[in-house]
Amino acid sequence: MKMGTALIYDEEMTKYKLLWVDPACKIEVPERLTVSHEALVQSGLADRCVSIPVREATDADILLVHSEEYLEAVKKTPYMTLEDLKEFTLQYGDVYFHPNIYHCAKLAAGAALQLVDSVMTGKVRNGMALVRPPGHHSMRSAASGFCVFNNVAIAARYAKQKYGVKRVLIVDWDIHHGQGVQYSFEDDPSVLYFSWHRYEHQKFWPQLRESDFDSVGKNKGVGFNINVPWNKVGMQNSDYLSIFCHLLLPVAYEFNPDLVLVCAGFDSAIGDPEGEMCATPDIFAHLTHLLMNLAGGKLCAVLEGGYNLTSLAQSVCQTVQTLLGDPAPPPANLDGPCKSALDSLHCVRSAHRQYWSCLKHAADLPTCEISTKRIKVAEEEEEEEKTLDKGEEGNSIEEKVWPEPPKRVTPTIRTAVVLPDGVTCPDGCKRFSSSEDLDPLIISKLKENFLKDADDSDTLSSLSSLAALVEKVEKNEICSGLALVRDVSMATMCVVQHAASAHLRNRVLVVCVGDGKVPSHVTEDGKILVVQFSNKDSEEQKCKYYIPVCLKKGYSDVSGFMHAVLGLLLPLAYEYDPTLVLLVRMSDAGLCEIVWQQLTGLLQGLAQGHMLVLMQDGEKECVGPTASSLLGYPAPSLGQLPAPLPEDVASIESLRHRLKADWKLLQTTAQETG
Ligand code: Q9C
Ligand code: ZN
Repeated sequence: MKMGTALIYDEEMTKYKLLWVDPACKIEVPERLTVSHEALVQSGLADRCVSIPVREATDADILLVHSEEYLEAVKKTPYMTLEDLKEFTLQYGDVYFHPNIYHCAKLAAGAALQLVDSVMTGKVRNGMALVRPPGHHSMRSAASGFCVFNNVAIAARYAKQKYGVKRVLIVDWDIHHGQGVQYSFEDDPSVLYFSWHRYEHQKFWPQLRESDFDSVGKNKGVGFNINVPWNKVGMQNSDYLSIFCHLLLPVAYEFNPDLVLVCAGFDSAIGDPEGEMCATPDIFAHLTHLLMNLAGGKLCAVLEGGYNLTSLAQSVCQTVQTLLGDPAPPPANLDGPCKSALDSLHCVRSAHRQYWSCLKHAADLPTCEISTKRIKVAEEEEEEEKTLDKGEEGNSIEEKVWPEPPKRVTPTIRTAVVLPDGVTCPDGCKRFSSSEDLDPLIISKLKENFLKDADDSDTLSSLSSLAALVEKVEKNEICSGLALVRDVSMATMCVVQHAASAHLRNRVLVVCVGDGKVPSHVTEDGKILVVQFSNKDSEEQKCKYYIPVCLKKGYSDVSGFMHAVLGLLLPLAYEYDPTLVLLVRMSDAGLCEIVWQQLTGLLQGLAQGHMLVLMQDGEKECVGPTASSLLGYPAPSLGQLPAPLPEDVASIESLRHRLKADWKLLQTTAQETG
């Protein structure tokens, strides 16, 4: 399979700037591009990418989205005098023209198209285009918000036309609403547009009524436009991740895109003067990672906004490094979403519950209340603000400081495997069977604890190898591991006991698929969190750290399983913040391979990718696919998911409700309803 990440950049796009005084536009500077590119070069990331040249978008390309009149008007700008340019600019909002901007706008759109070409032809798996001017505000016949041509909208139409792509997901994580993208695809069910944006009850630019959560698309496209309005500034990592786990990802998996385009604006990061949000640059590693198993990994990120040069450069690096497949650093302070974010989440989920079966169970907001909610909440929050505003002076956003994301140290060995002699080592993995450097004390302890009756030397050597592997992963000498073992339950006990022993300061997330015996006798100290998927009703969960998830139909209901993975397991896992993930496939699991790969892929966003997978020695056919996921290859698509089994959804939801007091990332509403 083709790996590789494209990077598309051309210095030419730095060659235009604001030529007069306009406070609204002064933040959009050429340095945005130079610092981003420079950071990629300095960090060595640029060298690891496949460099693809830009091209000019043709008239035909541009006309996929824009009107002929508008294109003809923009074509004249290179010949205008300064006075004419100023005058021309005046008919639009918050944008400026320059004699060279038409040329750059053609390159920006062309860069997005080159990226689509590279990904769709399989030259690379994914990629990023660093462009100016940005695109998502520009409309059929109007420039807006620093944007001239709608780069991503053009790319979506182009992909459909040239490659017959059936469904395109556009994720707009820029802090402004890409109204131009919304208008382009409002009645088109083949393009799902998702945007979160600073809104403040319509007080924030572009101040549009149609940026609110109740603009869900029109005609055939109803349900295919998803707006998440942020009604407060200061949103943090938890708020962003909550939206992904409880809204975007379930819908995206149900939609089953053939291609993912990202309006990758970084004004949603901390320090940005426009966004005034508080999410740290490393969150973009996770947002990227979580999208990388959709559409068979075909992801194209195209730069939009981002005006704090430090935060912008760091965020671009986080995104590109994740596209390259390096494990993400754990995100800082995931202490749960704020009330305002939960209010937004609740509104969007309820506005969309009639269109997406993954949201059918979502807490309802009666239709009659949807319109009043907009106003009611606004009034409540204004009250709050009045009391809050005092004493907040001098806390200007530009003075915000945050630690630079740590350099990611990637181990020389990505994936090690412990396999019985007859099983061949998958390509790209390293066979591991060393117990030499393992403390003899540990070996005798293993013997004592796990081999009381039989003196089985195969089992002992396999358990010793596992214990040694745990140590290497802990030391970050190996990123992940896979083992086929005789007795999965016993191996799980063994690894858990070893990994959680005092000399390794681990927090171990154990994810078990299947009914076998698991370490449910977990300690209350939080060193182990066990989540077990099975189809057997187990006794009531007794402890915050043992979570049995019962799926009536077992795993034949892929939708039900994914529902539990995205809405329950992922938020739990992120909040728990493990240092090691132990993924266990019990012998009776029978989970379809592709779902298993999706699970493996998604969980690698945790614990810096430190993950050990245990499987029964009979399941040899599962080794290849699992190894491929551990190596960072995208999982195949699950296909369009049908509605999950209502009973399963009901039991997952009731579990989520019971747990949300202990685990804040499981909340989906601000009030304790349902
Ligand atoms: N205080 C993009 O991020 N308003 N465009 C500026 C200045 C316009 C942002 C007001 C912001 C446009 C692509
Ligand atoms: Zn923006």
